[in-house]
Amino acid sequence: MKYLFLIFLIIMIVGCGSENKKSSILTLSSFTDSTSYALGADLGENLKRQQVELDYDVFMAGLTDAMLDDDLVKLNQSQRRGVMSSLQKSIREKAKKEGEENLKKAVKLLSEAHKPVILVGAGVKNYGTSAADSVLKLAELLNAPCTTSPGHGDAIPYSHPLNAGSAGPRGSGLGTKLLREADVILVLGSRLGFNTTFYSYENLNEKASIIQCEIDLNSIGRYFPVEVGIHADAKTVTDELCKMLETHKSKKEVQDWLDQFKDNRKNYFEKRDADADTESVPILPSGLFKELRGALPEDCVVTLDAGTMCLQLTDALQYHQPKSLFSPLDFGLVGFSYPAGLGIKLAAPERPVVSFHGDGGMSMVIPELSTAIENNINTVVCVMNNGTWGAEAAYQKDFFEGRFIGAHITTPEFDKVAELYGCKGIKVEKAGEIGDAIKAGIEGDCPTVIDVQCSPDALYSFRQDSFKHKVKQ
Ligand SMILES: Cc1ncc(C[n+]2csc(CCOP(=O)(O)OP(=O)(O)O)c2C)c(N)n1
Ligand SMILES: [Mg+2]
Repeated sequence: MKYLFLIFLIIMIVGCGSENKKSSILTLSSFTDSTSYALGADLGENLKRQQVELDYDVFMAGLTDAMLDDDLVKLNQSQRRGVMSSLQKSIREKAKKEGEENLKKAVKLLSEAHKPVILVGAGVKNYGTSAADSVLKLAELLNAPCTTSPGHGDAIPYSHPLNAGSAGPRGSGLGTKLLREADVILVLGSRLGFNTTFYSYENLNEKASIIQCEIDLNSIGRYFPVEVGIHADAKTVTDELCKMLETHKSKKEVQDWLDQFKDNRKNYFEKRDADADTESVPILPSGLFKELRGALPEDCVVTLDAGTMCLQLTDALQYHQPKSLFSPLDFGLVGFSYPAGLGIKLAAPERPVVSFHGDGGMSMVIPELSTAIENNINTVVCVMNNGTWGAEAAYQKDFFEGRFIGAHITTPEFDKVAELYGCKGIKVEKAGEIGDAIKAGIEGDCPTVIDVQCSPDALYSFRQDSFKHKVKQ
């Protein structure tokens, strides 16, 4: 009876693996920390330490059934481990075979592409520098420009000549242009989620072949159908592709595509700095962002909020190493940045942490200054004080003919409020003063709040998708 049950279970589980009809899926290694905790919780330390490679969803489905079955519960621990390893072995063999086939398909598509692009997401960033190096090696082998998902612009260094920065409306437009024109898009560790694509072919070429590598099976092909789905971690796949494409020679069309991209990138960066207004009072975003690019140390961690100023900062700053940018991502919540920065400083005390906020968002979390003082957490926060719920005011300006309702707010001088809490407070009235203020904050021995007097008129609306019915064509 026991053996019959086991055979049935294995057949059932291996069968389940071929269910996905939307895309072909391979599994190289989907074992993450969180899955190991889940397994550890169910099965004890031993299995947790095995670091098996298998299809997590399929495995967990089978496991749940198995754990509920009386027969299995009666097995002793070593018999139970036998069940587990049979399951693992059969799933792994199947996955390995599918994996090899799908990697070959990906290599073929990438080799034949005329306009290849790599979209880099959190799945790369979470691995740190080794994955970033691997992605850049692959990009160089393919001569493929890269763009990042917004909020993960730190996955690969901004200074690399193949990096277009963030895609989507929070980016400069360089990344989205690539995705709109590409014929093959290699997606490494990204869901192609809302902030990257607005779930719309307006931000991605409908005719492009998508190769999506994701550790979360549910995210593969979820928003856009894919030619090849790779259920695996981004670093493993990137390393494999690098090996398989070691002797790859780019077509002339790819070189032309790359040259065009490099020209666009150079022109964009030159124009961005040339057009920056660093003199206006109150401060304008272009000038402030230019000064910040020069002022923030390379090892700095930046946290962002969700107002209009912070959303522009997603791609306006330069990020130099992975895990340097933390934003509320698709949650889009105001009031995230300062508390997030406090947590990050505790986790990485050796790194300077600079948080950015709008005045509305900072007002929501101002009591956290007490937390910082009580626990001696010395971060720097720049409050871009424009006296408005700027993101909301931007929509009212652009889509409701400037009929402002509840958009303007009376916020205090944050440097003075900060001093009452026992923090260091600094006021910045010209963009050029921000560098010294940040330096003083980082070098200081208490939490620092910089009140940056920003123009209430520099409003930029991001959610044109929501107001499509009002956008004039
Ligand atoms: C918790 C929460 N409340 C409300 C919103 C809606 N919302 C998005 S941006 C924004 C305005 C933020 O204003 P501010 O922090 O001053 O930044 P600014 O837009 O002026 O740069 C609001 C209210 C939200 N995203 N999250
Ligand atoms: Mg504001």
